[in-house]
Amino acid sequence: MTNIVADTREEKIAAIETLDARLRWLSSWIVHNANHIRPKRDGLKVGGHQASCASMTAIMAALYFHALRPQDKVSVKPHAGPVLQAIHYLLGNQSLAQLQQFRALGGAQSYPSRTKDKIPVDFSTGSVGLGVAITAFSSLVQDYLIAHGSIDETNAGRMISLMGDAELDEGNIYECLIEGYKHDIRNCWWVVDYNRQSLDSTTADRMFRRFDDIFETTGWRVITLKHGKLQRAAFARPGGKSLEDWIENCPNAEFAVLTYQGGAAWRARLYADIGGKPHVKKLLDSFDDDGLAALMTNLGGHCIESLMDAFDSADDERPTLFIAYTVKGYGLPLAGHKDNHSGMMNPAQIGKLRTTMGIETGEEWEPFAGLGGNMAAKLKNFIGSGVLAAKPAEPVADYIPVPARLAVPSGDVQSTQAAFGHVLLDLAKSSEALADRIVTTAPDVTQTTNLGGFVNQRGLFRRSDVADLFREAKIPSAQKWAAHAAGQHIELGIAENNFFLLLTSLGLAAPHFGTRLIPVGTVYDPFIARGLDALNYGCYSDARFLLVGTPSGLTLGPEGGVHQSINTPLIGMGQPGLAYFEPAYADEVALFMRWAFEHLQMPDGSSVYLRLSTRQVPQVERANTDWEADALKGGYWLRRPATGAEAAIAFTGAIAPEVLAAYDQLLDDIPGLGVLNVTSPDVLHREWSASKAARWTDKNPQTCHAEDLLSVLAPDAGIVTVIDGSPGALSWLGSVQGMRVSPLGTDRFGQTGDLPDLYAKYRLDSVAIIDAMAELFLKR
Ligand SMILES: Cc1ncc(C[n+]2csc(CCOP(=O)(O)OP(=O)(O)O)c2C)c(N)n1
Ligand SMILES: [Mg+2]
Repeated sequence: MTNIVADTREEKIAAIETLDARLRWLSSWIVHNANHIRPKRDGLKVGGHQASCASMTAIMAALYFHALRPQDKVSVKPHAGPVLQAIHYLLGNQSLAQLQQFRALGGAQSYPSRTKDKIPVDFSTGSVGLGVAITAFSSLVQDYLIAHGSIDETNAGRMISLMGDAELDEGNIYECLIEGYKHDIRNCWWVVDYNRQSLDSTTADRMFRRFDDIFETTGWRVITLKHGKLQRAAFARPGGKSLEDWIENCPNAEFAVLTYQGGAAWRARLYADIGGKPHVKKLLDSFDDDGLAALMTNLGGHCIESLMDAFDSADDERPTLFIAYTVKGYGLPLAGHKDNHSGMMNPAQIGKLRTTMGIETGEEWEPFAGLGGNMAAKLKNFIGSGVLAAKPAEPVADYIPVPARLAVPSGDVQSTQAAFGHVLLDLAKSSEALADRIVTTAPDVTQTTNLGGFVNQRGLFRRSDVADLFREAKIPSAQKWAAHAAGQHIELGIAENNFFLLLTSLGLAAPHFGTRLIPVGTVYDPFIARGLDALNYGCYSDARFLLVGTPSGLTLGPEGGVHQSINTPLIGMGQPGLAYFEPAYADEVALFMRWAFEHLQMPDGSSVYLRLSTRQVPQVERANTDWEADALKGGYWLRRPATGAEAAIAFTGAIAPEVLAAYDQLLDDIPGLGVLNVTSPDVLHREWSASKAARWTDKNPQTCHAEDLLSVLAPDAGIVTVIDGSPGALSWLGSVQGMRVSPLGTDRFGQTGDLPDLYAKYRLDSVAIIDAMAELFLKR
């Protein structure tokens, strides 16, 4: 079909300018409808960000209707969510009903969401900064896939972030710049909506040009779009240089105040400041007040032509930062006001905007209202013939077969961390398809978390070879550290935010690039907290990875309090999209890893978190594999209780030897005593809680695993729970059948010490378990 409005570049610019205005209208109207028209039942403010949207409509129009290629992926700043919704509405990908339900249950989401929105969303955003940095890691993942032959280099897409300028204050941005420089990332664009306003107010002038320095230092090209074509034309006229200099030196806050006040205020101020300079007055007087206001706010980020030129100029693979100067609330009565972040047009103001757009009352949702039939048809045609309209849906990646069993590492005494390393090493040595898809990573803790074997076998990934100079100099080392394009371990610096964002990007390789990767990341368990928001972001995006937190707990002993994780079991339980398991024995590690490799490929699966330990634990003899099914459901009887037994010890993880020692001592006094190995407080609790809800919501409610396990005990039995972590991870078990609980665990900071001392002090030893059991019975 001929593209009748856009045969020439001028026509294309005009079409995109019209779309820019349309997006400004629709995004405003989506928010207005949700706040002022849709009935409210709870008195809560619905919210939405008209000014943040208006700030970015031109950038998005120029990007989506001009620069974007089908293989590019875009992360849209959270508060421009309605603009993205409006773009897809114009494209016919979004329904009116969804827009009318913006911020309501089941409707268009407040911020772009991969999992909850009905429109295609490449990257979720919301927690500022994370949605920016993720694009750098996705470009690294794309390079990984190119190097591994899954993507043709000529099909490389750009990973683009459309970001708010306040996002430049987030530290994770700079952590990612450093990591990106090390990995020589490419095909990454960040476009800053540089409105110099955040939530609270205008931003510091002192940062002017500092961002250029920071980005250039880390290998980025910086393209600044300060002025639009109206301004450039005015600067070329007599008196124009004085005007340009004035704008150059105008502080952010003053510019914002004048923008809000409008044309007459601009004129008064410019007369006062530079009116005496040659030709300036004449230049200013050639504009009426509205024209002068339009001129002064004609910044680069609102000029379609400048934006198209800038995007066109970056036609290589170098990472590029576009600093697009904008006005927050551009084209709206909110423009420039320091409080406009959550500000909203009132009905009269939006009515005025509607009138200026030529839109009749009742036609507010019409995609092309007020344009005239001919123009509307042309614009529709233009949109329909664009790249975006032909963008394919996200691919569905193949399932990677997982071996029926993973061999259990041998050894009478083993730690779960070492077992994890052995299982991975065995896979690395194998010819399993799964092994080729595993990508490991760690924030500078590869060796101390037992990833080393895998890395020695499969190598570090770098686009270009990096020699291992120690090895070449024949200096003995257990670790090969040479990097090459076929390597399967991505080396990271210590910043945990980067680690979780890389895991997220790797874990989205299947929907993003059509090739499934099996990411395995290790981190010291307490430092999960450092990257927790990024982990949450990854889970919210439904990225799939295996996270290994190790070593964990007081069981680290001499490493001391800072390294001894306490509340990670609660993180594992509380984090949606992450199934937490804490094995005690090597065969459990192999079982859970196998399950994880499968689970993270399932449409309704999730990421998986294994909390491991370096503690050497005597392994248990297994008569058969009957325990496995229960272990995968969250718990199994390590010592089966007699029917009607009076008591049980329920434990999790590396504390198993203390539990079994206590069991041996208690058995004479409490015949039929059971030992429940809770392999996943998370899965067990989640299913219990779901089964309670299912009683009311499902047709065929069933008992849950926790109930099944505990129903063997006497109804008035007592349970001692033990975990090297927050006791709350297990103490809930008493509620399942209304039993008494004596919970052991750690809820104070740890400290250095050997295990006997620490376990005694923190009441995790067999003496404490026996005491806790006594306490249960004394109470009766
Ligand atoms: C991590 C995080 N902290 C705080 C917020 C609340 N918040 C939302 S937007 C915003 C300021 C956004 O300013 P900017 O990025 O400049 O966007 P714009 O001016 O375009 O609206 C803040 C503080 C958030 N969403 N995420
Ligand atoms: Mg801003």
